[in-house]
Amino acid sequence: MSKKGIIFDLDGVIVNTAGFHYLAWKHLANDLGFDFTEEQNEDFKGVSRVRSLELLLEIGGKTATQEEKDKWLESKNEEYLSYIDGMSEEDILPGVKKVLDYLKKKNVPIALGSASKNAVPILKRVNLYPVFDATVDGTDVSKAKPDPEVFLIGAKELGIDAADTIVFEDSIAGVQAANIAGMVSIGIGDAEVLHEADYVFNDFTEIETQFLDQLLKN
Ligand code: B16
Ligand code: MG
Repeated sequence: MSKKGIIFDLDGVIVNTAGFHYLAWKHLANDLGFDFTEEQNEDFKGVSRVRSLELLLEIGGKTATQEEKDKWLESKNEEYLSYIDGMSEEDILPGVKKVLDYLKKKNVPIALGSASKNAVPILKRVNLYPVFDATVDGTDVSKAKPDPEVFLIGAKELGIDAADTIVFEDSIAGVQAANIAGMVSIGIGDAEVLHEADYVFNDFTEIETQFLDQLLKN
C-alpha cells in the first residue's frame, strides 16, 4: 500500500481571509467610483491577485495603465496585510485544528497549496506554520488554479504520488485543479457549487476521523 498525503488550500479552508480580500477590493472599487458586492467577490475566491484586479476592473468597466495597476495591487495588498495583522489562532476555522492534530498523530504528510502570496505570514499568524511538511503558495507557481501546478508541486514536495494525494478546497477552480491532477478532491462549502468534488462537507466539524481513516486506507 502506498503512502497517502493531504494538501490543504488556505483561504476558505483553514482560515476565512475572503472577507479581508473583499474589504480591500471593495475599498479600491469605491475609490475608483463603483461598487463591489459580496456576491461578486465569490468569483474572486482561489483566483490570483493579478487576475482578481482584472476582474474588478471589468466589473467597473475601467481600463488602466500597467503603472496604475501596479499601484492598486500594492495598495490593495497593504490594506489586506493590515487586516491579517490582527489575526490569531482564534481565526482558524472550526474543526480544522482537530483534523490537523489527528493527521499529525497518524504521521500523515501534509502540505499547503494556496494561490496566496501571503500564505506563510498568515500561517505564522495563526501558529500553524510548523504543522505543514511543505508549503506551496502563490510565490511558487506560474499557473493559477484550475491548473494543477500548485497541487502537483505539493505532492512532489511530500514525496507522494498524485493518485495518493487528497486535496481540501473551497473553490471551484481548486476542486477542478485537484481533479485534473488525478487527486481525491474534497470540497469545503456548498455541495451545489462544489458538485465536481469527490466529497463535499459544509465545514471541518462534519469530518469524522472514520472518514479520514477510510480515505487514508483506500
Ligand atoms: P494574495 P487560496 C487565494 O487563496 C484567495 O482565495 C484569493 O481570493 C486571492 O486573490 C489569492 O489567494 C491571492 O492572494 O493576494 O494574498 O496573494 O484560496 O488559494 O488559499
Ligand atoms: Mg480557497
